Amino acid sequence: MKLFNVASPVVMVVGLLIASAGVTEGVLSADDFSLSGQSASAQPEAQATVGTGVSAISNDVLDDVSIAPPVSTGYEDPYLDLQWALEQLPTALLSQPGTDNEGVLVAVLDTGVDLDHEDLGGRVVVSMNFTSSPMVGDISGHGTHVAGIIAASSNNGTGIAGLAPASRIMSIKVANDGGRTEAKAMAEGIIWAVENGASVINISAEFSEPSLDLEEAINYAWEQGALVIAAAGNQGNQLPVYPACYENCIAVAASSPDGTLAPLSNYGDWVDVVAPGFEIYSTLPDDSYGYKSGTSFAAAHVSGLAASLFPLTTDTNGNGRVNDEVRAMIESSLPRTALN
Ligand SMILES: [Ca+2]
Ligand SMILES: [Ca+2]
Ligand SMILES: [Ca+2]
Repeated sequence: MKLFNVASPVVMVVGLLIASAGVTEGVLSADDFSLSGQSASAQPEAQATVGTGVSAISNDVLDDVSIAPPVSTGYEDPYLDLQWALEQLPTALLSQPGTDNEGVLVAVLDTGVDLDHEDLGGRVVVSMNFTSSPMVGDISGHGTHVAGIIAASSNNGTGIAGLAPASRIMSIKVANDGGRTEAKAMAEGIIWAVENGASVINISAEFSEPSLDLEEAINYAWEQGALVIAAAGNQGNQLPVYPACYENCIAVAASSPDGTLAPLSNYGDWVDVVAPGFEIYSTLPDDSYGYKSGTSFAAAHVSGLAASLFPLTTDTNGNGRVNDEVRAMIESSLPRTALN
């Protein structure tokens, strides 16, 4: 049952969570957040990072946008040339005539998304806050960057081109403004997204410890026909992270422009696909743009592909949902390991 009409933008704040010792904490899989991935009980000072985290991240954003972009010509997206990832993804899958991704709901479980960005063109149809941050919007820029990769307007003479530019974004804030998140909030966000019609759920965050709440939420999403896509983590090693390594979640490692594994990316048998995730150019708050690196953005590329594929896909095995066919198409179209 739909709890709201996604056609009309609404902003709600629900489920304020107070951090407590012993909860499973995670971090976003971008190189401008700390990557310890430890539990709150092992690292209690993590609870106090919000105040200092904002200024540090703001500095990163300023650095990110200092690179001069090319000049716009006509209606093409002026920064398209900076989007090297588009040349390496199987975008031919997306260009079948007579179909579009209008109406596909993509949940971005992240730091929030800038609702008013010039190149997100009203694609953000709902904003939820499952954190203790007083701000439902995106302070850090991480979630806005992810959302642009998936759904930025294309051929509008502005900014970049998203992979599924007619899809709609559900901004579900599960990470605070310093990039810290909790498994319980993440699980609640997943369930909320599924119950409100999300087809694709992007999780650009990693936990070093398992969480039954998270695993059950992902299993529920899968059974309801949604596809959960998660970052494989940024430690540069083979250790699995959660929720990416769960069976019903696509784990995405990050590649560099030359097709090799990005140095920061985790890897291993538990990784399902590799996608571009190094020096990725996308949207940032306040109508700005910039580069970010991490498996966060590799996951976002796969979510964009998935959003485009959902309306093109039929239920060939007759089980009443297409997430299994979309997953199979993604896993057969993207490499499972990076080049050496
Ligand atoms: Ca654009
Ligand atoms: Ca998996
Ligand atoms: Ca099916």
